Amino acid sequence: MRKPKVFITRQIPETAINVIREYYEVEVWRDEKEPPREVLLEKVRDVDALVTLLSDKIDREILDNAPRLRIIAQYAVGYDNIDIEEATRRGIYVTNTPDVLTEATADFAWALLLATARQLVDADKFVRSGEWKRKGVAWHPLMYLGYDVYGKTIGIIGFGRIGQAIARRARGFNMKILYYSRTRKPEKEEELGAEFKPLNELLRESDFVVLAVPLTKETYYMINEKRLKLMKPMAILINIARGKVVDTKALIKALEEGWIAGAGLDVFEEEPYYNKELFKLKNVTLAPHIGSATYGARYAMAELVARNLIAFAKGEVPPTLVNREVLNVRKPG
Ligand code: 8YV
Repeated sequence: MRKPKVFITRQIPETAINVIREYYEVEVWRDEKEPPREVLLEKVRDVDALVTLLSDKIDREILDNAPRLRIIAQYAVGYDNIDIEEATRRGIYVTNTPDVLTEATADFAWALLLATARQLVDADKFVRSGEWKRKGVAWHPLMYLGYDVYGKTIGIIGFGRIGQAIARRARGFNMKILYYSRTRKPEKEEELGAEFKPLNELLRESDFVVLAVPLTKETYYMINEKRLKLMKPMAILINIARGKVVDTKALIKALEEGWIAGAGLDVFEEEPYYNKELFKLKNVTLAPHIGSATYGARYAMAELVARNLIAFAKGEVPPTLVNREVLNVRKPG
């Protein structure tokens, strides 16, 4: 019997590719750059399965070109790059990689928070560039003053797995924990000592605001000019969610004009991102979307992609199926 065919749009850990090979005929796009749109349109023509990343836009046109496609295994927890409704309508399974990247991403939110509060990246440049030596001042009481973190108030927007993991760490910093999410989570309030606040109140009261929401119609530009103006002038905004949750133009204005004290950003409206206005600001820490980039998380994500594909090939329901309604349209396998 012919093995189903899978196109993997990027080099994921080889160990997972080898396991997938036992069940699928595999083609991997090994270029460092993502496959151009024309290539993706061509490659999907005869595949049964796809492994995708956030930068692969899987829209109606791609699906129209993929008459045999049965499963899309996304190498990420978020899947805002995929037209889920359209996939479901066509009986295409979509899976993601939740849980395995939660702790790594929460760690990174904290890395950004602490680095921004204490100007760590700038301080590193100061030492490394020889500027410290040139200045000739060994130590000055007012040099590189940052913001206190311990005992302050953190407001977490989005209280799913990653938001909760960020809160768990905040307990070690003896922080007051506020959260906002679409639905209140009373059991988590008790467990994590977190207090639900309406969004605008959370923004008014927090010293650190961390964004951990998925990108949806509701969260698009959730942090806009009006909301940035509600924040404390000493507050720091951390975004490890999606760039489009924040109106970047408004954020730049907020940072330039001192409505808020700083920002730590791992995600941008367009990626890769370049913006001179933002880059010249001193009070921001920037990273190229590496929240889940640890050896542990990225290997576990690949393993989960493989488990989803293999379960599907065996006629089983994939363990982390996103669009469960698809089960009413088509059986797996
Ligand atoms: C990606 C992410 O996993 O999982 C997500 O939703 O935003 C990232 O951690 C990573 O960029 C690989 O696609």
